[in-house]
Amino acid sequence: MTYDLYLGDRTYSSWSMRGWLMFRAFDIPFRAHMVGLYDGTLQQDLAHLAPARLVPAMRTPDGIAVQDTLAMAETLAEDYPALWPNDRRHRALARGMVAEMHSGFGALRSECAMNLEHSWRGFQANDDVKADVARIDLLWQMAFDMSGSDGWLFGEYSLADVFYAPVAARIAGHGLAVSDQAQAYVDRQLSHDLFRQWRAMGLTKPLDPKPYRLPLEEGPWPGPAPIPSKTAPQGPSENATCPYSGDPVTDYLEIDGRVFGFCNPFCRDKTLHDPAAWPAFMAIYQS
Ligand SMILES: N[C@@H](CCC(=O)N[C@@H](CS)C(=O)NCC(=O)O)C(=O)O
Repeated sequence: MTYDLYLGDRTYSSWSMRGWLMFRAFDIPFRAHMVGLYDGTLQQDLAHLAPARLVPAMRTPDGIAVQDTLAMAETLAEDYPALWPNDRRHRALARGMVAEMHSGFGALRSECAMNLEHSWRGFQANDDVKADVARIDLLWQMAFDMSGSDGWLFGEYSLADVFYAPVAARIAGHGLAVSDQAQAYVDRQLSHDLFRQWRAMGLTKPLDPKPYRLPLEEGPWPGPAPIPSKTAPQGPSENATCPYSGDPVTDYLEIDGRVFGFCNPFCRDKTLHDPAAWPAFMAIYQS
């Protein structure tokens, strides 16, 4: 029952992020395939997956190609109903919010591209962006009021949270003003292990040139600051096997004079960019 999931760049592709989150958050088995979103090979990489022509896209274990994030979500929910809230009223609102995200908020999406590397200082939102953000704030407030949650929108993490994760990144990265309740939700999204893991993997492959530049100064990333770490040229490391694969270690990083090993440069680098995002690594670090 393993799906194939096709993703673009992690730092800038907000739809890819949603695709990955919906698999990881619900422990749905998948093989990830990165396709060339920014290097011109997208159509060629997806040619075998018609009718898909954008990322994310997936192939089900029984061979069906599914394009479009919302169609993927609904297809997965047929086998994994926990993707949607259990309560019928909550589910109806969640579906509406996801649909509205999927088809709307054009000003926010065009003016405030998702960028998980850094924030922008001094961004001035126009009236259309402010109206989109006010609507998002209202929808979040309605979800919290209905569910009584002060965490995820409908209590348990659901597709509504998946679809609004990149929205939280756009709001935080551009310093857009929201209510206190919405700001707490934005912070919660940016602190979520899976959000941090996706971002840390993205930071291992910086794009050059970077897309969606603004004529503004870069500021720090508004999410949790990573534990400072750096690559180490060699072992020995405290751990003999990689925390993720269990394979022998070949690549190393250092935190506070302590050396840890990984089975390849990607496993090391995704850890380096945010060690605390990775429970399997933290189990070794804290032992
Ligand atoms: N409606 C689609 C939108 C997907 C989308 O626009 N993906 C972008 C990356 S975030 C893409 O593939 N862009 C490539 C292109 O436009 O050629 C969905 O929900 O999946």
